Formats: sequence, structure tokens, C-alpha cells
Amino acid sequence: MAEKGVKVFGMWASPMAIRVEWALRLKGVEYEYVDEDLGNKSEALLRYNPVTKKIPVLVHDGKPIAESTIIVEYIDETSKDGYPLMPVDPYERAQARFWARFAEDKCNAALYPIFVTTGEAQRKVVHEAQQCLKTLETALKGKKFFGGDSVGYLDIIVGWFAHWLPVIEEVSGASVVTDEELPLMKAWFDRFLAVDMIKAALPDRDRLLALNKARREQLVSSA
Ligand SMILES: N[C@@H](CCC(=O)N[C@@H](CS)C(=O)NCC(=O)O)C(=O)O
Repeated sequence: MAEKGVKVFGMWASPMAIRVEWALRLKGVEYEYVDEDLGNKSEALLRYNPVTKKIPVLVHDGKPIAESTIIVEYIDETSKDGYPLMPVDPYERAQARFWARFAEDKCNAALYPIFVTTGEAQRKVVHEAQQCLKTLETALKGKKFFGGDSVGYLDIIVGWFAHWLPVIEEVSGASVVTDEELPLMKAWFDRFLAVDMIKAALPDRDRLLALNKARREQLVSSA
């Protein structure tokens, strides 16, 4: 018999898994959290996501769903009475999905090289990442959050930047989101992280810093 309830398979330092937790917390949905060791994945994770074998996976009444952006939409659709994540207007919904795709495909790809480079090579990739974030920043113009007056779908998708990017900056010695270069994004970081539901799910900064410091040292020395 299928198990009842909501279960999340994540990993404490994953910026993709936190999206699922943010969505569930904003909706007020209770869930069980399973922290995976990605070097030794559980039999349950491999059974629930045999295709990509990645976290996050949401299991709702025994039925698994993978891919964080899809999971967040699923949570919004199945908890219609709770806090709304997606805009009601179809055009606005399409825009939110467009920017989420842009952030996933372009910004995430532009940010990663900062983590694994140094010196002149890093300066070049920082500039490229800033250009990408400047484009994304246009979606914030005149708004408190990407979702308008309150946190919405797009805030959840790009929200990891606010907590993870300053850690990446510290670990790699790069300066990316500054008041001079990205003033709207920087101000949004502070507003977003001040939201109680968002703050409550964040991983410990020092622990994240130590993990990423070790990862960077390994990646840079093997490059
Ligand atoms: N596009 C996926 C990406 C998920 C992803 O990359 N998960 C990573 C952790 S952040 C993972 O499971 N890595 C382990 C692996 O690739 O084996 C999503 O948004 O859910």
C-alpha cells in the first residue's frame, strides 16, 4: 500500500532541495525530510528517482516527483488554498516560467565557473555572471520581490543566490553581487532572507562555508 503524506529527499547544502522546503513551508504543508548522502545514495532515492538519481525528490502519497522547478509547481497546484506561489494571470505565469528557465539555463551556468577559477580567468567569468544577473535583475524593477509584494515562484527558484552566492564569493575571493553592479538584486537578497519562512529553512552558513571551501580547494587543485 502506498505510504501517505509528504516526504522530501534532499541534501542539507543543496540549493535545489531548499526550493522544495521553501514551497512546502510557505504553503503550510507538513513533511518528512530525508537527508541523503550523495556519495552513498539510499535505496529509496534510487527507487524513487531511477532516471537522474538526483535530489530533490518529493514523494506525495507514495508517488515520486523529481526536478525542483517541477516539484514547486506541483506543490502550488496541489495546495491551491494555501499561499499562492504562481501568479494568477496566465501571462504573468508565463513570464515567471520564462525567467526561471533563464536563471536555470544561463545564470547557474555563468556562476559555476567563478567557483573553479582564480586571477584573470576569474575576473572574466565574474563579469559574464554579472551581465547575466543584470538581465535577471530587470525582472525585479519596481517590485519588492520577483513575485510582486510577496515571495512567489520565481523568488523560490532564484532564492538560493541570496544565501549561497555570498558564501561562494567568500570562498573564491570574488565580488559578484555588489551595490554598485547589482543594486536591485543586492537589496532583494536582504529582503528575501528577512522573510521568516525563508530564513527558518536556511542551512548553517559556517557549515556551508566549510563544505564549499573544501570543494573549491579540491576543484582548483585538480584543474
Ligand atoms: N535540475 C535538477 C538538479 C538537481 C541536482 O543537480 N541535484 C544535485 C544536488 S544539488 C544532486 O543530486 N547531485 C548528485 C548527483 O548528481 O549524483 C533540479 O533542479 O532538481
